[in-house]
Amino acid sequence: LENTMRGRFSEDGSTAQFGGLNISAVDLRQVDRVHLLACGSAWHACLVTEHLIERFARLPVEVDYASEFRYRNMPLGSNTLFFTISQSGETIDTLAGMREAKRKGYKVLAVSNVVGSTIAREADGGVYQHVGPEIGVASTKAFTSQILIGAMLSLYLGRMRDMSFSEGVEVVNALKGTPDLVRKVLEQAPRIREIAKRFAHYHDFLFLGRLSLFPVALEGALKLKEISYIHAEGYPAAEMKHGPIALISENCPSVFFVPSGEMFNKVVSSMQEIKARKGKIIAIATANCDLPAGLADEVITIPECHESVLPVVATVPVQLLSYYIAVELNRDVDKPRNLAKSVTV
Ligand code: F1P
Repeated sequence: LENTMRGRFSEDGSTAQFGGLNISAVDLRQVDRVHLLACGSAWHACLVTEHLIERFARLPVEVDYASEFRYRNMPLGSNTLFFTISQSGETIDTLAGMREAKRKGYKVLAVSNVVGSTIAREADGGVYQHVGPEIGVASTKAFTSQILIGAMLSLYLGRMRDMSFSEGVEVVNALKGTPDLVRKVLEQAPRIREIAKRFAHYHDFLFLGRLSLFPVALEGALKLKEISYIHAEGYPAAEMKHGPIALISENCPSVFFVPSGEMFNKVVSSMQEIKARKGKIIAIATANCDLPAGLADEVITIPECHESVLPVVATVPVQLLSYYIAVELNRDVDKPRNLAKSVTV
């Protein structure tokens, strides 16, 4: 982590290629605001990162669609840290947003999966994802690795501020444990496939989550749209009351992310609102949740885990669900219609 984030400031120089953050610890300590720019799935990764940075580093974060940032007239402080996230490193809107921030005199850091991509070359520093090429068009492993980098970044910034050593150790251990957690979720693939078969005929879905799981809900809805062409929307679970609830009927299932802890009862109460309107529910719930019997029509259990890795662990089941629904509908999951691997025009 230290090497990845410190880049050429690391003693062994192991991340020389992209340069790491390429900003001295002194300058990083001056940062009082973080601005994240991206498009599509990478924008959702920014929203997860926003939660993690606010939680662990206690820094205010703004997340912009890169395509909007260029045309906004927002006042920016001189100690703002800019970050772009782009799997391909070629997305034209992200590149243009990054160039605009640089034109305004800011250093811009990047996260990219493609070594030597335009964004990687033009950024002032950054981190390669190194997860291998995304074979299909829709971002999957690229997305989960982006949010892991977001967790590492928030840990790094947090430790520069008031995050305690022991809390830092907890996050590091959680990050190290991620492969085992994801493996446990993958073991459930056959069951998720069965659920997908039962739900593939619906034309509308809602994905509902809270806090860092809200962007995961957005990503779940996007994956379903991208590869199965089913209409899906993501909302913060409680926002559902403010309009989307009009969509609920036996014909519009909801996928709920159910974490344990302080949000549990609130999410359960949103689920009850759906149930009262005859909406079907697929719950993606952590193992320690005591869901009222019969509230969810299907439950996909994910392992209990630290909040820093929960968004990764919760993403995998919705990626699988979208994948199996798309397969059930005979869609070309690797080359969905109308989508390009990187949007360069
Ligand atoms: C951004 C993105 C992808 C999406 C599609 C179009 O790509 O919106 O999230 O799945 O492929 O481009 P990138 O900037 O992360 O390469």
